[in-house]
Amino acid sequence: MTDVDLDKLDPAEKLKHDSNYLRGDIERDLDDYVTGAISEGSSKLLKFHGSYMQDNRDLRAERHKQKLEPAYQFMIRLRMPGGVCTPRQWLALDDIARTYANGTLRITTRQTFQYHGVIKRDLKTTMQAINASLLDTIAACGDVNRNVNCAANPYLSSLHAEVHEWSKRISEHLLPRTNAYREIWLDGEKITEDESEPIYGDRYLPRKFKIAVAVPPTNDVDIFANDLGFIAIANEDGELEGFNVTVGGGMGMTHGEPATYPRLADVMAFCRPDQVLGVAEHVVTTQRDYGDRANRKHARLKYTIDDHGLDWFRGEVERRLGESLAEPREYEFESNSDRYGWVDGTDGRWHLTLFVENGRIRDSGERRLMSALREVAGLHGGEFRLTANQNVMIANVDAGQRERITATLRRNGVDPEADLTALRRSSMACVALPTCALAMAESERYLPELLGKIEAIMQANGLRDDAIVVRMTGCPNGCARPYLGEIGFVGKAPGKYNLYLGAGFRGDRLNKLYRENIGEETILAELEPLIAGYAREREDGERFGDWVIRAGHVNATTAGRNFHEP
Ligand code: SRM
Ligand code: SF4
Repeated sequence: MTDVDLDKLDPAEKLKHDSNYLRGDIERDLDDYVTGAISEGSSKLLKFHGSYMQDNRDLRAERHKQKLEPAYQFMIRLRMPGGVCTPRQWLALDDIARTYANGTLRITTRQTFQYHGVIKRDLKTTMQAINASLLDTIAACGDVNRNVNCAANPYLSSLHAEVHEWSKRISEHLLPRTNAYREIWLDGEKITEDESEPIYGDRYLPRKFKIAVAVPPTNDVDIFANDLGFIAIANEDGELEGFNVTVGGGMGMTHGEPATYPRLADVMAFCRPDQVLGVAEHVVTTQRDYGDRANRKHARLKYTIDDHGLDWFRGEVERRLGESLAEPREYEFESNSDRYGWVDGTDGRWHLTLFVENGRIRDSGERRLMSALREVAGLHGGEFRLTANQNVMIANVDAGQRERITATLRRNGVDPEADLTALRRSSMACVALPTCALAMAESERYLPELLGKIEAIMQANGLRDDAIVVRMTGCPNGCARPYLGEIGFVGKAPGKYNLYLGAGFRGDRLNKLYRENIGEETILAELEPLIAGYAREREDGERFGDWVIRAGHVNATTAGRNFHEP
């Protein structure tokens, strides 16, 4: 048990410590039908079980007027390392969405599904249904390691399969060991003694923790936005030799608080496959022991590394590991976007990546995406892979099945070769309103409309087929990694956004604040001459994010560096 004065730390520390390994009062609160809510303490602990209490913000004012409590509902996030699920699981998840949630499946920027709109009465049944499909929600949120991301794009199929196994192993290795999840949701036998958390301890981590595994040349997981990253290094025959280890990435910041900032991860070392679990564990335990537990805004690994220095951090990880790590190897990324359409892997199997606008899978008018994927799941023998760009890949398809899958999609109004602009295909928005309690502006519901207007500018300048990475979030927390957008919009107030420009197309350079607190009219007026200038002046193959720096629109001395550097 802990020997520090918990009262001097953030209140979350005492809550975790006193929770009896994440049990708290959750069971009691679930049984209380007087309210659709749970207590504040339970709602914090619930996150570790993969769920958030929310309320429908569209209904807030009206319900307040009618003296009703807010329309409480729950978001549930799954743990799906590398975003992979079987067609059978897909069918089960689709059923759950229609029965207990708002009828949609939401692909997140970390390759998993979220349900929105589950009411308290259905929460436990929904959790049980998810677990019955052999998936779970353990540690999908909370101060623990979250869903482990893994490259989805199959440039090298066999390497992908191997690397995906690693993402699963890392995820399992870092799972909390408490029995609380099984007791509360699955009616598991109550365990009262001898429980411990060998990796996390009884207060878990100071803050959330995120891991990704990338396979060059694709950086579709945005490796540098993660606390810990593994970049696969293969030999000439495509065999896995090990991983470059990256540490200290993160996006979140708070408007007007310069002590908070997005930060790109540093490439720290190289490790062999047999060192992966040890490295992961000791990066986590070093953060457990040295992360800031007094100030949650300064508690992510990126700040621990900036406070102590990268050399110190590497030394500490090596000391715990009991051996030194090798120096990083050469690698090269080409882009952080997805490749769309049918692609054949190295083993004769086919993969179809479909664009899912902002990750929301639903039926909408003629485009019945949810029904289409449900039908595909009924006939598909491979697997589904979600991408960290909020898209879905129908993966490992027999050559003979391709046409049938394409026809099924088309019949449901989903054209795999849909004529979408490259701009739209490179865009992503976080959930924001109406469910996110922290949203200051619209994001998922607004970006499609704004993009239409930017597309018109692109078209007028002959750039219809040019990709520019666009990211939007409803607040500065950075859930759609907006600071890695060549164009980034970050919500400030209803209808108002900060505009960021100049990130690298490979997800390896942060953008810079360009204009503050602007509405749609000003956004378009600012972008129009920039896009025209880019069309006119760009060099062969030059990306928009690179051009805005070369053309002097973004400060060349600071662009491309971490925000915290002078
Ligand atoms: Fe996030 C909080 C949604 C990826 C940084 N994020 C939230 C909450 C739970 C709001 C809250 O705390 O009440 C949002 C729920 C909205 C809703 O209604 O569903 C939320 N985050 C999301 C998702 C669903 C966005 C999406 O559109 O896909 C993503 C779920 C990922 C997953 O499956 O695990 C999501 N969040 C991210 C990412 C991107 C990433 O991890 O690659 C980031 C930036 C990277 C990072 O962590 O630094 C991110 N979310 C945050 C933060 C700021 C953390 C920080 O260090 O400051 C918060 C707020 C917080 O933790 O206090 C937050
Ligand atoms: Fe909510 Fe902000 Fe994350 Fe968007 S970026 S989902 S508004 S916390």
